[in-house]
Amino acid sequence: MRERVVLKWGGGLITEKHALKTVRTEVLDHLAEQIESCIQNGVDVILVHGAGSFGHLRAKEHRLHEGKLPEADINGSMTQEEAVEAVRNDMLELNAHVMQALTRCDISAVTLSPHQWARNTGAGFDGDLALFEQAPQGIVMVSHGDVVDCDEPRRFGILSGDDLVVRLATEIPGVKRLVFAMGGVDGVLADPPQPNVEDVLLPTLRKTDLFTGEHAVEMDVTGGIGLKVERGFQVTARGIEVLLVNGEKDRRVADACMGKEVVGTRLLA
Ligand code: IP8
Repeated sequence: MRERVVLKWGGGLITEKHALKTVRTEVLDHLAEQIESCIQNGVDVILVHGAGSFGHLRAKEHRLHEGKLPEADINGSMTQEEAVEAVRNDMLELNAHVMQALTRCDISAVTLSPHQWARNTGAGFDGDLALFEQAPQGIVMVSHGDVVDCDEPRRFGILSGDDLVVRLATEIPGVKRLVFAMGGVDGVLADPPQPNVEDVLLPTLRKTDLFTGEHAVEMDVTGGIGLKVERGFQVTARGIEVLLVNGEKDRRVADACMGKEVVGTRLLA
């Protein structure tokens, strides 16, 4: 009996976050190889990737996360509508890098870009997930954070990959776990009792525990680790395992997807 997992590759893991539209090809290849191991070991993967420097920088510049704002057009280098198109194209470009990495590992994958099938933002966004559910065994269905159309008066907004994974993990039958692969951190870190205290990784996290929620608000239009934890608890509440691991080290992502013991943080319902 095959298992099914939902896997999120963070944008800060697969791109250089501070350098506009710079992909980390070696990281992508390492992550793609681990999906290949999962498939070979009977675990089917639904993959969602974040935006990193292909989405957040330009979306922030044109305030796309705030919806239509006539004042945002006045001094901008382009209108918000032009920026919506530009960010969508940049996300398609990042997705093409992801698909190439999967293809290099002989993985068959199909992308469903949210601006073509989803509407509105947050974990309660609208959109039919049937195509994800109908994927044949061993085929990786892929989606990503995107700029989507929204109801008036917003007109458009940012749908984070962290929102997509909530619906994918809880509404697609048979999903056993949700894994967040992150860059530069081993999981969720304890809120230090004093500043300058060394980072302490929390192997497990309950809703009431305090943790360090570092978030580059000056760069990101979505929510950093705080959003992942919040969305993760929505998923554990439905009886699905949730793990946050470092996507740069060893084969932690594959191990987490296959339900093996792994360094990282497990959310407790
Ligand atoms: O990186 C954000 O997706 P995320 C999408 O998964 C855009 O939060 C276009 C900034």
